[in-house]
Amino acid sequence: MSNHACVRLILGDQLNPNHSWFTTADPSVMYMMMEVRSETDYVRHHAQKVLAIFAAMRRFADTLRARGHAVRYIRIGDPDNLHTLRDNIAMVMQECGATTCEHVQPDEWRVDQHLGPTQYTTEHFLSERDDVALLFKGKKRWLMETFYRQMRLRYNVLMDADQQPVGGSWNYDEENRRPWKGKPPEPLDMRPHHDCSALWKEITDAGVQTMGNAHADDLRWPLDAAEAQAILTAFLDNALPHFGTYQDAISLKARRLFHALISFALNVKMLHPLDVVRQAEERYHRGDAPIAAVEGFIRQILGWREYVRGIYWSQMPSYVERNALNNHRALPSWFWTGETKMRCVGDAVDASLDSAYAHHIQRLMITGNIALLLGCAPHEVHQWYLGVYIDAFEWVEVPNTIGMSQHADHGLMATKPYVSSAAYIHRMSDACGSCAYSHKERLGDTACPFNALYWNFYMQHADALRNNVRVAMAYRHIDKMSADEREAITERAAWLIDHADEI
Ligand code: FAD
Ligand code: DLZ
Repeated sequence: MSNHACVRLILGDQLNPNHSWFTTADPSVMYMMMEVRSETDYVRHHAQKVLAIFAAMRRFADTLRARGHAVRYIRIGDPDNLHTLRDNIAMVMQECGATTCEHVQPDEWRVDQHLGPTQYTTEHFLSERDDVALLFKGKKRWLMETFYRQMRLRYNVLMDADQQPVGGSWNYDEENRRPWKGKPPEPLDMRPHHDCSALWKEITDAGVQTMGNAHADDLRWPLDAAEAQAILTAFLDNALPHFGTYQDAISLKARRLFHALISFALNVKMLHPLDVVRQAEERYHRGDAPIAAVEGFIRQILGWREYVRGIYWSQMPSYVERNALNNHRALPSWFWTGETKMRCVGDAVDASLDSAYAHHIQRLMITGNIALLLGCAPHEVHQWYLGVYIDAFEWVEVPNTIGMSQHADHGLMATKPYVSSAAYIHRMSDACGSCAYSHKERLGDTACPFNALYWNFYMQHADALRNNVRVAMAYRHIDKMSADEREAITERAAWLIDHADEI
């Protein structure tokens, strides 16, 4: 192998073709990419996640070579693959006589520790790792909205000439809570099709254990920046105008609804967040989409995405172990099969296993909700989410799961737990109509489990939650119940929790 003074590592979620590293081809640099068991095995990933990351990494290596860069690519089945980042780096440095190895900041604490400090960033995020911590220093609650407004001003997004929010309001969340009744139709799924059967054989031959359906002959995830942009353009053209209105809706007939399906492309850096934000903003200025839709979408990227990253870096490594509500139950077996009689839960799990995707409300108000109501251990819930979703990388998954969904961080992120009874699910989804359980009943074998579990949750966690004004209504309701009613709820909930695999 030819001599290169410097080896530069590119990780599977660092596929940004516009990074300054790649501006000019430097013959003294050897780029290296590797498919390794240390990354495939830190959690059991969805088959499509491993496939999509490897296929996209391989395409990225080809792109770099075509642009004149030298690339050493280690495949999962290569006999000389040592299967850890450090060991493979040492091997490649020796091969090409390199004296230095450079890397850009990884997104995960685990890899950051493994690789050590660096002067290079991914040039991807819109805030620094510690911006959120600095903004909220000394505060008990770290409100996303406060951070988001600062980001709007900093990047001058949806602001008028007087530095006021366009449309007169910072936030249109109130307008974003409609159920979907079948119209407007769900836009066509414009994602690409890839036959990755040969790669799938390499992955399984290497013994990588995965979960979910591979659909290797028809992988629907983008493998490069151009494919990612095509998905984004299709979203902006067809779905963005309805994004806000139906953001919280759930339907068995339309699993994607008006969501963008861009989280994988963003997280592996095929898309730049500011580029996405500007393209959405332009649709508002062109009059193609209403302010509530555009602001709602931009808030997810400029607000939530950056904010959760700041939470992650301020709270790691202990964040991943938080368990403020002291929950220790195992996840029910149907998280791996979808075989539960609860129609809404079964469908959200089926969608996740089949497509490595579920939209935000399925994750938060269906699977996350039931896991919390059943008292599942947050760490187990975290591992399921980190494995199952195509977009799951610890920096974004952990705050969403441990903080937002499981309320395991003492309410640092969420001012109240995201739990609901069947009433909310019935209002926002069409699942209850074809469910074995009745959304109206609280007690008895045919009563929707969410009902007894919901009231039981508030009774069980009264010490921690009773003084929270945002859930005062739940306690007013409980206080009006008779002692017999409360006891019956506790009994039914205990049965459901003990028989969780069967419900
Ligand atoms: P859209 O609904 O169309 O939103 C557009 C973009 O906004 C997304 O692509 C994403 O980049 C960003 N976004 C939206 N909500 C959030 C959020 N809460 N946090 C960060 N970014 C957000 N998102 C991940 O990218 N990776 C994860 O591992 C992940 N785990 C989650 C776990 C739980 C328990 C919950 C409740 C949410 C999680 N999310 C995660 C956030 C969100 O559900 C996904 O970003 C979204 O469903 C991705 O689909 P989309 O591209 O169609 O998003
Ligand atoms: C998720 C993932 C998987 C499954 N495999 C690899 C891999 O073999 N090689 C690699 O470079 N990256 C992989 N990734 C993405 C990494 O886990 C990700 O880069 C780190 O989590 C840092 O955020």
